[in-house]
Amino acid sequence: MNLENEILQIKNLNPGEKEFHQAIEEVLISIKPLLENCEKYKKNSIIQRITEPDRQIKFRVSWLDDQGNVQVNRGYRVQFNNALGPYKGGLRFHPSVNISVIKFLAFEQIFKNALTGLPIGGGKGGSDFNPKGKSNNEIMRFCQSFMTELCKHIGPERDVPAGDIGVGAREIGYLFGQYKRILNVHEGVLTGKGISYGGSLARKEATGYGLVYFTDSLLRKNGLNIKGKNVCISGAGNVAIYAAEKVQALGANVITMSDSTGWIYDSEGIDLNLIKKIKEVEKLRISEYKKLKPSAKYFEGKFLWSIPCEIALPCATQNEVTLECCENLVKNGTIALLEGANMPVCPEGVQLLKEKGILFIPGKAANAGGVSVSALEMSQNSLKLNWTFDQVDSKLKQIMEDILENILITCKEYNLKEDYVAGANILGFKRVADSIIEQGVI
Ligand code: NDP
Ligand code: 2IT
Repeated sequence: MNLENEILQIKNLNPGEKEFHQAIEEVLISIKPLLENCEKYKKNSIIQRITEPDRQIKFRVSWLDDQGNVQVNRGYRVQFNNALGPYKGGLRFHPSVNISVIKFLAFEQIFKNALTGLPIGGGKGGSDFNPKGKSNNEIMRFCQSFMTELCKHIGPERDVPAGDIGVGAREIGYLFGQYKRILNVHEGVLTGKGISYGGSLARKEATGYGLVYFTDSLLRKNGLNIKGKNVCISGAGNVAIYAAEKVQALGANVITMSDSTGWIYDSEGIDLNLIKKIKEVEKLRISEYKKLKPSAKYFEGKFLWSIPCEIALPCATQNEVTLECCENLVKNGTIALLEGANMPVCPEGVQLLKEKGILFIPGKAANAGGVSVSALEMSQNSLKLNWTFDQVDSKLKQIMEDILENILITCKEYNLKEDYVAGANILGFKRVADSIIEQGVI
C-alpha cells in the first residue's frame, strides 16, 4: 500500500478526528525519505502500530458546584506509546477538549519526547471542563473527582501526567493531593509539582526558556543574533510569559501578547510584571493591560500577526496562526517562526513559510523544554534529591542545543536542506520505531 492510501486508512479508522488527522498527515508525509529506504518498517507494520494508541481511557467526571448542583464533564487519558519510557505528557482543561485533540497532542508528544533523548514515552489527557469563572473550591472538587478515576491508570513507572492549557501549579497540587490520599504513597506521579513537595526548580519557566534557547541557537547557526530583535508572542499563559521573560533577558523586545479575547501591542516593550499580575495572579483578561498602561494598544478578537517583527513565537493553541497570519509575517519580513504551542500554525501556513525561506521550527522540537524538565523532575524524585535552579536550567539549555544539533545532522543525512519539520519527524520517528521493533511483536 502506498503512503497516501495508508493515511486514508488511518483517517477512516478514526473518523471525524480532524486535529488527529492533521498531525498524522504532517508527520507521515514528511518522513517519506525515511520510509522509502526502510523495508523493515513495512515488514513490521510500523505505521499502523505507531498511529494506533496503546489505549484510550475515557471517563465521566461528576463534581459539585458551589450552588450544590452536580456538574458532569468528560475526562480522557490517551496512553499512546511507551516504547522509550513511561507515558509522559500534560493534561489540558479547556472546553474545546475532545478525543481528537487529545490524540493529536499525545501523538505529537511521542516524537517530542523522543527528540529530548530522555527515557519517556508519549501520552496526553484532559477534560472539556472550563476553569474560567470557577471558584478555587470548584477547581479543587473537579480535580479530586478527575483524579479519583485517573489514579487507576497512572504511576511513576507507568504514566506521569503534567500541566498544559488550563492546568498549572494549583491544579497539579489538587491532583497530587487526591492521588496521595487514595493510594497513600508520596511519589513522583505528576510533574510540575510545587517545589516544597517534589517539584523541580525551573519547571515553570522551562517551556518558554527552552523555546528561546532554541531560537537563540538557531539564529546563531544562521549568523544572526537575537539581541535587539522585535519579537511577537501570542498567548499570555505559562509558555508565553516565560518565553517573553527570556527574550527580554537576552536583550530583545517583546511587542505583542494575546489571550482568547484579544491582543496587545506595546511598542515600548511589554511590561511583564503587569502581564504576570493580570494573568497569573488576578486571572483577568489581557485588556486590563491597557488600563494599567494607556500608551499600549488593545485590539479585541484574534491576533493576526500584522505587527512587523523579526521573530514570531506563537504560544497559545493549535491552528491559531492561519494562512492570512503567515501572509502578514511574510509581507513584514519575519526571519523565523518557532512554535511554542503545539501545532499552532495551520498546514497551509507552514507550507507558505517554508516556501518563502522563513526558518520554521515545529513545536515538537521548539517547545520540548517543558517535558524535558519534567523528565528531570522525575529523575530528582527517583534520586530523592533537589537540583538547584542553575543546575536544571543549564541541563535544559544543553538539551535544547542538542535537539537542534541532531535535527541539523538528520537534515544533512537525508538531504532535507532547511526542512526542519522533516528533520525533527525523521529523528523522533526513527528512535521510536526502532525501539518498537527491538521489543518484539506486542
Ligand atoms: P496556559 O493555559 O497557561 O495559557 C494558554 C494561553 O493561550 C492563554 O493566554 C489562553 O488565553 C490562550 N488560549 C488558549 N486557548 C485559546 C484559543 N482557543 N484561542 C486563543 N487563545 C487561546 O497554557 P500553556 O501556556 O501551558 O500552553 C500554551 C500552549 O503551549 C499549548 O499549545 C500547550 O499545549 C503548549 N505547551 C505547553 C507546555 C507546558 O509546559 N505548559 C509544554 C509544551 C507545549 P486565556 O487566558 O484567555 O485562556
Ligand atoms: O505539550 C507538552 O509537552 C506539555 N504540556 C508538557 C508535558 C510534560 O509532561 O511536562
